[in-house]
Amino acid sequence: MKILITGFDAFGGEKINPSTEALKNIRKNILDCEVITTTLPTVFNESFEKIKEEITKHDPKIVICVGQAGGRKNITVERVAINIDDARIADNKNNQPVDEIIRDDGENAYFSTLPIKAIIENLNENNIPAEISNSAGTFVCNHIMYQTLYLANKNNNNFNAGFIHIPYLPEQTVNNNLPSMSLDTIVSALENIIETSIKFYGKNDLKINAGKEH
Ligand code: PCA
Repeated sequence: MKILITGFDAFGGEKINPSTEALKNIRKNILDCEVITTTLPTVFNESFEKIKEEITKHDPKIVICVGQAGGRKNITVERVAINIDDARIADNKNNQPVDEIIRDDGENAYFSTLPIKAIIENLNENNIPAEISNSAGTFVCNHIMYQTLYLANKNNNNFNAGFIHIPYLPEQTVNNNLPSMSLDTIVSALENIIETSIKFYGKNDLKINAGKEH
């Protein structure tokens, strides 16, 4: 079985993107599965063109997209992607869509098909702070999660997919007082997430409460 895991290039004035830094360091064979990594451009439609090419080429059974969520302190496992682009800042090709529907023939939203509860439980058991997030925002990360789940949906869900947001690396927070997580911890988290996704492939997620009031 193949797993595709993607990161993004740096955006919004940052010199690096922690997702790409982490993917350089993750194990490429986990539980006898081949782990394929790639970096996507932080650009609305192009990011999807690239991931679609990779999915067509490798036929992965699990697709995990990873991106930076500057200011969040935990690993956040996204529950849902919504059918809207609304960019506060321009992407890396100067696109700044406002309130644009991603797919006219798509659902309003798609839920992650990764075992999000099991992922959180396994991360926390390994002393890695992690929680569910109920919004991936409305920028390129939500866009890629939506587009990837749309693609899976149109193909009879022949692969599982979802999105993980990760905090800044320490070097990105030297002057801004924002939370960060070490590269080693992020790398272990992503390896752990891949393991859980493989173990739960074809099975139901755990039913444990990870809800929030707001
Ligand atoms: N984070 C952005 C896009 C690329 C990335 O790493 C986001 O959260 O939308």
